[in-house]
Amino acid sequence: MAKSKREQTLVLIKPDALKNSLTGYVLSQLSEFHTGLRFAGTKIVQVSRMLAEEHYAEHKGKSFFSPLIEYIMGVTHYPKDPSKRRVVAIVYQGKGVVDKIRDLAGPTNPLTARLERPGSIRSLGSIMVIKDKSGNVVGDIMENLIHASATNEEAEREIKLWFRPNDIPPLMRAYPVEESDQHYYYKEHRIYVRYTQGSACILAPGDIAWKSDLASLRAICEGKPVSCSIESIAVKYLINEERHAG
Ligand code: 3AN
Repeated sequence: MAKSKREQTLVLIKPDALKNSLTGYVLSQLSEFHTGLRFAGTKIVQVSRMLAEEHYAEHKGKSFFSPLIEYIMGVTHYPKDPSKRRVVAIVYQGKGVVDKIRDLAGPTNPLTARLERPGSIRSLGSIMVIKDKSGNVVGDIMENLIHASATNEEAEREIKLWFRPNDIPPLMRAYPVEESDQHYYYKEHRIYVRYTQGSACILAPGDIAWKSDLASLRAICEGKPVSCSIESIAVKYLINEERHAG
């Protein structure tokens, strides 16, 4: 991971917060006036399955993984209205930002938050039961209104997953960038340097990319191993795109 002088974190205002009209409340709790922290980037994202699965990759295989993916994609809260499925993604910046925002968010479990940290953002969340197709309760999911990166390393991974460099003003970027000198296309878990039927162009010559993404793309094209998935590189360039290339 690159060392950066600028400390940043990723906050997601999740579909339950949007549905319950708590966006303004969250923004106010995190405002510069109250926290001394500043926005570096923000965007409305209709979360694709690929983005959701990459974001929550560490939970793959757990019993709550599938409901968690449907929750962050907005399917749980807007089952019949895909146009309303979205999250607000924000990069916050400032000294100690990761810990400050985790503290304001409160514990992961909203019931714990209510008992131990009343007044924290997640104390306004809820626990929803998960039912199978026959209506039997098979588990529960924590609807805790916001996501906030847990560590500086996670913040870097998550910011680079949700944001392209150009979503953040140059003077506010925390991680190195580089100009792409060639085309890169994505299709069905593979990277191509030339257009192939059904592929999506993720970078063109002259585009500004995260330096670490370009290093990984070059390694992939040379058949060398990389420490991240191809999807984690491609997905940010496909956010809010109608094409998805599998
Ligand atoms: P946090 O969001 O506090 O960093 P993580 O990363 O452990 O917590 O979990 C990510 C999300 O997965 C949580 N925000 C919550 O929605 C859901 N989750 C985590 N653990 C559980 C669990 N045991 N049961 C149901 N949902 C969970």
